[in-house]
Amino acid sequence: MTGRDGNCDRSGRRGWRVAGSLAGRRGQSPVSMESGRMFAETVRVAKESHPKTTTKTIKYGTAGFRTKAEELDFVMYRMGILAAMRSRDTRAAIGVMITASHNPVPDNGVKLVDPQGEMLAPAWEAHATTLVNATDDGIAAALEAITSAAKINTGNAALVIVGRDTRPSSNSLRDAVLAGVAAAGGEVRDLGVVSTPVLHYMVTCHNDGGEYGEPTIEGYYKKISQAFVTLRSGGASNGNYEPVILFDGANGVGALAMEEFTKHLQDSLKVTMYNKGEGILNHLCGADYVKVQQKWPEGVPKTQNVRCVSVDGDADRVMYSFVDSSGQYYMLDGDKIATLVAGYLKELVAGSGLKLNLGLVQTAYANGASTAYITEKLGVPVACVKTGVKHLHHAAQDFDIGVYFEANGHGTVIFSNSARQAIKEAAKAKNAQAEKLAQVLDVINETVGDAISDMLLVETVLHARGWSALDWNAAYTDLPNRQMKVMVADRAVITTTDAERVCVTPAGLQDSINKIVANFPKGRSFVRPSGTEDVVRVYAEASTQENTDSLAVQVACAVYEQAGGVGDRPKPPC
Ligand code: NG1
Ligand code: ZN
Repeated sequence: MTGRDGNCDRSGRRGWRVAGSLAGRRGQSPVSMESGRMFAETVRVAKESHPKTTTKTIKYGTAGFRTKAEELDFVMYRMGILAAMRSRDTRAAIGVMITASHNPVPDNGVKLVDPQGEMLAPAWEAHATTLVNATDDGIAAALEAITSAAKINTGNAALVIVGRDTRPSSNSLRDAVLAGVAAAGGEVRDLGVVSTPVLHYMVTCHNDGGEYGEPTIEGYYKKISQAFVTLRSGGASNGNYEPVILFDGANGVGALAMEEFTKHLQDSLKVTMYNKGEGILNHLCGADYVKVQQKWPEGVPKTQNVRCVSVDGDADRVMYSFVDSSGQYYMLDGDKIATLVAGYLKELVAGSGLKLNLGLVQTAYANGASTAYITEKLGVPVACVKTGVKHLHHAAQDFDIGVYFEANGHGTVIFSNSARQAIKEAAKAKNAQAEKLAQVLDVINETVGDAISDMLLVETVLHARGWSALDWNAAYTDLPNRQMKVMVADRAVITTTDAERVCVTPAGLQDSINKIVANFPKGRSFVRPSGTEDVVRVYAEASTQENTDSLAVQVACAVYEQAGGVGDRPKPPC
């Protein structure tokens, strides 16, 4: 294990190691003559080919840097440099993913992936912000400061693994990342167009010498699909479960990934693909559209009682929906997935006799009905953390088996070292439930939320239970909920506490929210600044959809009035 800031091996809980896969040494004088030349080269290339084009301060947010693609060339270049530096720091390969996930096509973004496939360490998020906000000439000084702060030996080798989504802008932005890595003297492995989960998997497997899985893209597809196929070798149909899905690829890389998966799934799952790229990315389709608009994705035929699976633009989020025989529409989100999976894993663990504690991590966006169901009916402990998968992942590490999902369908399950070992040993000793658990473990992509791996996990549980989507949905009924966005002059005026459920500033706003909420039975509402868009997000839930919509608009208007709203006043959702 390598990261001196404690990030790479904070708990040592995963069964794979990052064994200093790249050559390098520690404890050398950090800023040498040689590094001075390298820093000067980064400045030269910046000025010549990737000059800074804005004076706006930008921040490494919930999902890295994300904005209009035309503003990102210099950001990408600098993130290439930073990734090389982080690689030297950890003596391991670092990932760079070029994507704006569920955002519209004109946007793009970049996020860095740490050695074990986890999100970039917080100290390095700050370095990223420093480097991006420096002037072109200031790059050298920023790099010197980072080198000193992190005590990096700049003589260490650097390797950066790069992936990108299908956006038209991703190609040239990839070139900018590559230029940054090269200027910083690092090497690149360019994976081309891949999903975010594939990139995370590749970084992890490269660094652990193949312990988590074969470090190839083919290895990723094989590992997950083989486990899935094995789990249903007794027959793909079971009770009310039929192995048939409609797949909404959001016109993005998820469609390409699903096509690859289908080559490995044999007859275990019949997948019909839609929104494969014939339409506009994330437009009226995909996981975010389904979740936020609570609508059936366009381009997919409304086939009654067949599950529709929607993924987002980089295939790390998944949403289910279906229409029943009467045409009634249902949406099954990350909360429904989390409860389904946690309930099943809890049963397998109990059946195996293994003493492993299992917990679930949610955010404030989790539907109140799901939290009540998990704690009261399933008897599984629940933690609530701030939005952003890194917070969920971190909290999930407190359990032997940590299930974490955002309501928007972003999440996975992680196992502690000892849990994984105990499961594998019990499986070897032919403990039937542990054998099943061991197979389920291989369907899961522990390195990050993974839309298709999560989908195969859901399909595995539904198959095991013999459930249709209607049976799954019957576990609990969601409280009606609504999300809205409010434009304000500066969203940083909103600060929050208590896992973002309480607004601290501007003073008085939380009191206004409390007063509004008090008028609605089962009402709950909170506001927070988005980390990926220049908006304030409003969440509301209440006993009826009408009340929920009214609650959301009233809270949105309070934000507009008290937090410097700009443009039109918030209107009721249509
Ligand atoms: P922001 O824009 O900070 O709300 C959104 C999602 C997060 C997370 C990130 C990264 C919601 C309400 N927010 O963050 O959960 O997924 O994007 O993609 O869904
Ligand atoms: Zn995404």
